[in-house]
Amino acid sequence: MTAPRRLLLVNGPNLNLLGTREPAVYGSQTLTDVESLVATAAATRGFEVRAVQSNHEGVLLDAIHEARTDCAGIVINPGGLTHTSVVLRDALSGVGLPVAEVHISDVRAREPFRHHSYVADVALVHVVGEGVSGYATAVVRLIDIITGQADG
Ligand code: CA2
Repeated sequence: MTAPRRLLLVNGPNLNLLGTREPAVYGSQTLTDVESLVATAAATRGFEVRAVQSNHEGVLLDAIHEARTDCAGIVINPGGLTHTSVVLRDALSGVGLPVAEVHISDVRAREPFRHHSYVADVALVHVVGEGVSGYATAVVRLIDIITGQADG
C-alpha cells in the first residue's frame, strides 16, 4: 500500500495560549499561525496535515493512536508533558511512526526541570529554540526522512 502523505501535528497543554502571554519566551504568533505554517510547509512537499491541540493527555494519546492508520509521521510539541509523561512517550513509541519533537523556546537554557525530555529518544528529529519557525524546520526534516531524502 502507498504510504499516506499526511502528518499529524500535536500541540500539548497550554499551547493554545500562544500569542496571548509570555511573548518574550514564545513569541507573538498564535496556535492558528503555527498550524497554518505547518500546513504550508507540508503542502509544498505534497503532504497534508491533521492538527490537534489539547490540554488533556488522553486526547493526545488517542490522536497519536489514530495516526497509525492514516499518517506517515508525527510532529509534536508536547509542552510541559515533555518533562513528565511516560505515557506520551509510550504512545509515540507504540505507533512506530517517525516523530519530530519541537520546542519553541530553548529548553536547554531554561530551568533544569526542562532539560530532560521523555520524548527525545523516540524522536528522529529535534528542533529546539528556533521559535515558531522551528515547526517548519521539523516538517521539512521529517518529510525528508519519510521520503528517503535525508542525508543522515
Ligand atoms: O518551548 C516549548 O515549546 C515548550 O514545549 C513549551 C511548554 C514548556 O512547558 C516546555 O518546557 C517548552 C509550555 C507551553 C506553554 O505555552 C504557553 C504559551 C503562551 C503563554 C503561556 C504558555
